[in-house]
Amino acid sequence: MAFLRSSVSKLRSRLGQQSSLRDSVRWLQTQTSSDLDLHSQLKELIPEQQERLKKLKAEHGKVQLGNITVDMVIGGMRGMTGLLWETSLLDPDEGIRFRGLSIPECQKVLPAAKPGGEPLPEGLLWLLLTGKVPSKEQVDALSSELRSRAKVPDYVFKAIDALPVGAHPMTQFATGVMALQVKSEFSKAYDKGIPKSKYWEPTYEDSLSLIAQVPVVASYVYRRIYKDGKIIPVDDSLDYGANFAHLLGFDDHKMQELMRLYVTIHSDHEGGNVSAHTGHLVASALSDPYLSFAAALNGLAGPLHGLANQEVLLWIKSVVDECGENITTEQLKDYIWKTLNSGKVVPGFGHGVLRKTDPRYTCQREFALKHMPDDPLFQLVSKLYDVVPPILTELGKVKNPWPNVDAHSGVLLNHFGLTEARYFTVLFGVSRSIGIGSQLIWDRALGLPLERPKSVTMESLESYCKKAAS
Ligand code: AMX
Repeated sequence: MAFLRSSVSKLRSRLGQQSSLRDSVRWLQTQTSSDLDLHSQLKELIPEQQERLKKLKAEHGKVQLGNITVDMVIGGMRGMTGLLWETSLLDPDEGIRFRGLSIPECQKVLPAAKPGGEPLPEGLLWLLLTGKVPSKEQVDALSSELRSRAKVPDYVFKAIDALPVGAHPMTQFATGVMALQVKSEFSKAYDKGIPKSKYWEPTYEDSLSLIAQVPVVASYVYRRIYKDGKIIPVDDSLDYGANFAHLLGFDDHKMQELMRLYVTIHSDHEGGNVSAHTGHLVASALSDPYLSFAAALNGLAGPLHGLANQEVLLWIKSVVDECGENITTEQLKDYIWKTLNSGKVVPGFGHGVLRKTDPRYTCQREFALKHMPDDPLFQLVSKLYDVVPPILTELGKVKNPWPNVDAHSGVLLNHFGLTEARYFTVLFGVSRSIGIGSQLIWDRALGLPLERPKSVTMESLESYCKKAAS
């Protein structure tokens, strides 16, 4: 249906562009439904990838990937390779690659709303799921499919309404996502009985519906807290990013572009980060995508992970409150030391894996240079780039003194009128549904097992090490 609807609307728009009827019909004939349908594309791809994994296991199953040290066990598994995550891969120096494509490459090749514009997040979803760069027609068909899945049952809003309006936006958002679970297709199919080889199909249904519905739930939370509960309906003429901006109450063209970029770059960051890993872990118990994603959101809400999105703007505003906008370098240094000496981290700097400036920071900086070069908070962010890293380096323990994605996002949103910092992590959460939802489909398609690493006690480690030494 979604294919037919989008083909008819494209045929209409081509007729409107004065192409002849014969040309338009010929064009329509070249678009087969399976070309434009993401589900059909996956159905073709999955058997190949299942064979690939089987072969990998059979031929190389015993190859060692590295040594596990006591430091790694104690140190939050840093540097330990232990997860299969197909949709993206993080290089410590280069940053993230989505199915092999860097952020600048994605900006070049993924379809945009207008030539030269920011990538449409639906295009990234297609790329993450299939490993292929979609055409504009494929992205439009997916946009239309997501809109058709965006209906949210009333009890979801009632569940959110049961919370005090002052509850943290992430608490309200995660509650709404939990309530969406009632309609899980995977959970229903599993209860009825479904062969393992078919798990991916209801997971696909749930993941796509989840991705489609989270902007509606997230914007409900925003409008409930900050706009007297005045809700805005989905606009059937808009793509995913622009619709999300619209649902929040922003129809400005630049804000639409910012939201497309924001959602795209926050979608996925390989599998080991807290939110992605949590989603994958919970789903490995065959919890459905809603349960798994709600769990992921609770990890994202921590200040060392996604909450840094809010912490940076709040911190920057506290700098301005104390020192004014024309802050000198010396004042800024003093403020950073004051933050560190109070036992806090400098939000937006450092990373568990990255060892250079995060390319997600760089592309947001480029967006700011293009659209808001004179914004005083943007200028302060630029200044922080020069002042923070030497101080963190001086601490002697920080492995990466450079800025991460969160160092930049807040001032962009703030500039275009989304000033409520406590809400920012919800935007991050909406974006993450695309990466986590995509990987969950592949988890089930590849038949990945229950995740269950071995843990040890200090006593067992001590005795193991004693034995190893003798
Ligand atoms: N400010 C102050 N201290 C910092 C720091 C920062 N920005 N980054 C790291 N450190 C400290 C750590 O707290 C740790 O101190 P400790 O040994 O006394 O506990 C020490 O430096 C070593 O840490 P690390 O190995 O360099 O980093 P990590 O892998 O343990 O932690 C991260 C990574 C992101 C949690 C950390 O850099 C941090 O707290 N940054 C600030 C918060 C932030 O921006 N988080 C967002 C990250 C991106 C994301 O997930 N969205």
